[in-house]
Amino acid sequence: MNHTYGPHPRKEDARFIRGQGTFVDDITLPGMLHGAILRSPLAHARITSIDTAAASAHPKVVAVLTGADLAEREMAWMPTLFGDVQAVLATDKVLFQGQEVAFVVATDRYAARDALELIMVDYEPLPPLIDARKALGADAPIVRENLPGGNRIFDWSAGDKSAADAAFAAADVVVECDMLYPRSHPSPLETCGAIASYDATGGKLTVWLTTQAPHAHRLVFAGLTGVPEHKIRVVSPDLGGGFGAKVPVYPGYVCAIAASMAIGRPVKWMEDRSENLMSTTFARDYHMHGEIAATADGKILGLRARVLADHGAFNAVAQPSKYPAGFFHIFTGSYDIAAAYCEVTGVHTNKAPGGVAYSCSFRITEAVYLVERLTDMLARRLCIDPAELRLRNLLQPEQFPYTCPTGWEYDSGDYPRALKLALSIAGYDELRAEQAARRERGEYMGIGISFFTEGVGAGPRAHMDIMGLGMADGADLRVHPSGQVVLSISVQTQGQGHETTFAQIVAHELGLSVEDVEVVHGDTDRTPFGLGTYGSRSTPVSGAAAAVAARRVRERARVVAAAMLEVSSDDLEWLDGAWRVRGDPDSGYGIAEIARAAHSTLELPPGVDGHLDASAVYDPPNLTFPFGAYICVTDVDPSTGVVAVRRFIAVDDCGVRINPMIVEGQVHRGLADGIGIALMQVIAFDSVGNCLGGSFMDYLLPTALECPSPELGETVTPSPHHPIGAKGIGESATVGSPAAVVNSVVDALAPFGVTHADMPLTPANVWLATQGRRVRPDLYEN
Ligand code: MCN
Ligand code: CUN
Repeated sequence: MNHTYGPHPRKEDARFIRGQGTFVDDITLPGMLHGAILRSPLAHARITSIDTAAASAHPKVVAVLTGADLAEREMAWMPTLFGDVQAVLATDKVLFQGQEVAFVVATDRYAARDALELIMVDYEPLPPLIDARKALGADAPIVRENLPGGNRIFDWSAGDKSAADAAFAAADVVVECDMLYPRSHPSPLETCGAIASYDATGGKLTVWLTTQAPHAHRLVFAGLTGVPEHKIRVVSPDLGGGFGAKVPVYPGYVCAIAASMAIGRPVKWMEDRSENLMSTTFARDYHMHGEIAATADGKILGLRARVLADHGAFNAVAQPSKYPAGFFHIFTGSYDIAAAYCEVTGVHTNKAPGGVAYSCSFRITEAVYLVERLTDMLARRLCIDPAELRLRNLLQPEQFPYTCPTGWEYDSGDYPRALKLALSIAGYDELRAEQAARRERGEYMGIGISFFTEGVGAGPRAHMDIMGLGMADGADLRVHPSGQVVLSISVQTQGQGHETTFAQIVAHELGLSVEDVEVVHGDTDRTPFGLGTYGSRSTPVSGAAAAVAARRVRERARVVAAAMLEVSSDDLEWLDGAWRVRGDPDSGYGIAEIARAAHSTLELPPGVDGHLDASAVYDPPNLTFPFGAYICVTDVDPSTGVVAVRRFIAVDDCGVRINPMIVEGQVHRGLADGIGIALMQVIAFDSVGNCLGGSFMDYLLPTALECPSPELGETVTPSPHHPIGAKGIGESATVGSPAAVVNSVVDALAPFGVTHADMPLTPANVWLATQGRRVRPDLYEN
């Protein structure tokens, strides 16, 4: 019986490795039609006319929808999870290249695509706004003419400005830098899509959907369509990755729903790779100015940041609504910095909707990058080793729980232990000696460190909401008479292995085998309400709900066991997966026997009903704060600019590990993300707004060739407030690793006087850096 946490093989892999997963595009319904979207070729233009006659006349076309058609149904605009409204199909203007303009429904997918070319749209081009830094200029084109703030979405600040200013005034040294965290794309292998099926007779709408947040999307669909929430079923079958890309509601989903409701037949819409890369939600796009202040012996005194956030044409992605810059303000990171202040301004540009997504922990990615780059620069300025500078400034274990300057309480941590472990795995001193020896020979090797703290598990309802909804998650646990159990959860795996780890949580609490716990998710008709999987919140929130529900089952079982044993329940103790009479460990019953008895005719005490089922809704008291220490070793060829990542050492602490094998898998993929972001990925635009990242020829994904097999270490500092002491892990490595890679490359290039270069560090950008030139990797002037 396996009822402890441990490296249990993933239950879901049996179907995946046999090719038996069911993804949205695998589903075919009787009479199903296929939709395709006509997209704008221009970044900014007024639509003067749309002629759909020829497309409608195509023999295989069943319907053509335009913004005007949707407007008649009051579905031309949809709410986003961020509190914005986004055009489903453009009515007056197009605001980015690839924006949705018309929807063709045909009897097959190819005919739908062909018919797109028969639609005639007249565009009157407008000057596009591509460079976020020009968004607030007096002569900037206005992206959203109906918004009162023009291109300005928000101005937001956190921290104590005067305290930060005083710290800077008192400092011996100040280091500052402009840095760009470029626009990147989560690129799940499965693109986004939906099948909508409206049954007019029953008034029921079923939507198979590529969504990380089925219940949240159902609520949006209810508001849009007028179909009551309880008559909508959102089914999210297997997902081929999400990485944040499947959090937003996309116009294609709404088009499929509108078409199915108009035609009365199921309609499938599945985007292709280019559509996915050009128009689904982006991440990052943060233009940051950071400053760090310190004493001459390297004690960091203060941190300031001024950020311009490019959100594209619409604010599509959820971030807790009180925090328009996500959790960027946890930007003092892992260091004992007394004074900090940041200002973030969000702007619209003529780019696809941006915001938060891509393993980001709600903008903590950008924050970690900023402080870790500045820390390295400070070390260089002070001629202190970057590991030593970090050890001097890391928060100490006795400082926890620690309230950071912007008010968040970090729950637990032992940071020096994690960094020292990483340094020892790396053999840091020998690496530095090797580096020096190589430099003598004209070889450029870099050693880059980063340390990160995340805040994940959104979120406590006292602090945050999405669409006005608190962020509690539910778990329902049904215990069959055989003692086998079914756990229904509100979160939605995209590959993280919830069917295994959530079964492990319940099995651990109830003394069952992992095989005896079935996990149900991804179907709003069968699962309790909750806001979905992102921000590594599944374990911190829904995992806690599962543990609490299981403990309730255990307490119910105690009463039944007492009746079975004819003792008082006070005389029982839970030991080795069974309720036993205290002092008599051979007596007692496990959950299976107790469940059988609960369902039997056994006489139960008054007030105890005859089953063990329980449920829980978990409102987390705080975020959980996982952390880690990363070291990246690179070899850089300054003559070609080619960077090879030789080694990657990652020590992660996510509290108690439910399934260490899955945790390591999460770290592996996050490190690959980080290497991709740091070295090869940017969604760039030319000056008229053509997206230059529309295929995997341009937007590069790292492969095993670029990613060394990482060397992992772990420390375990349980979260004190989480029922099983676990913290999230799903985004840690993506958050922590880019800074280590960049620090490593800049370290390698120190002899060239390079102090900073913006990501991605492609060969061209690295070579330019060695020539003392800085480029804007996100913008190509035509
Ligand atoms: N886990 C564990 N012990 C812990 C923490 C987590 O065993 N102490 C396990 C969990 O039970 C779960 C997995 O690790 O099976 C990830 O858990 P968690 O950190 O709670 O993250 P979520 O399940 O909420 O996943 C979301 C996170 C995010 S936000 C992105 S983005 C991302 C990521 O996960 N997208 C992914 N990892 C991904 N992995 C895959 N394969 N595909 C994606 O799209
Ligand atoms: Cu920020 S990407 Mo994940 O939270 O779905």
